[in-house]
Amino acid sequence: RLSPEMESGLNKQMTQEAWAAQVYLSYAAWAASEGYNGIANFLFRHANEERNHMMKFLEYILERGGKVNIDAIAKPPQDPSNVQDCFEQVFKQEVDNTTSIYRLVKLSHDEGDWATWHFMQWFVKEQTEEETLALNLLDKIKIAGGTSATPEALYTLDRDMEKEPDEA
Ligand code: OFO
Repeated sequence: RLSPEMESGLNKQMTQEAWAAQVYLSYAAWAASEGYNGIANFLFRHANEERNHMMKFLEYILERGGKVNIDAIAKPPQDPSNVQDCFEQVFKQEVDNTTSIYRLVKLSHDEGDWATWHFMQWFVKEQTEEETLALNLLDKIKIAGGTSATPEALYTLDRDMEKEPDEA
């Protein structure tokens, strides 16, 4: 059975994933309204991924006989000021998320809760992938000229992002 501390940690992480989905949704809506439809498409798809992560936590808590606590979701931050800022925020958010994932991994290890430890490994791998993806996109944006990218460079980038593959 889940310890009370683990149950609360997993619930918090579930809400954190729901918040991440809201952040991606708000950035996607921003990108769409700026005319970056490829970027918007990528961010909308990513919002769905975060919602799937939320569901993974929810299902796991139930599976272990824990109590799911559906809580309020905090407001997403302000709109980004440009494409580079958008992906810098995305990267930062993923790094922060990795920190909270690692905290749960450590707790499961300390408690000898190997089922949760095992469950969390999927997220450890996922976070590495997400951080790498965000870093690669930031590199592409920088190559395109960063905050002083030309409209042509941004157009090509936007079109390429439509083709970024989906993950889990
Ligand atoms: Fe962006 O990742 Fe969820 O966990």
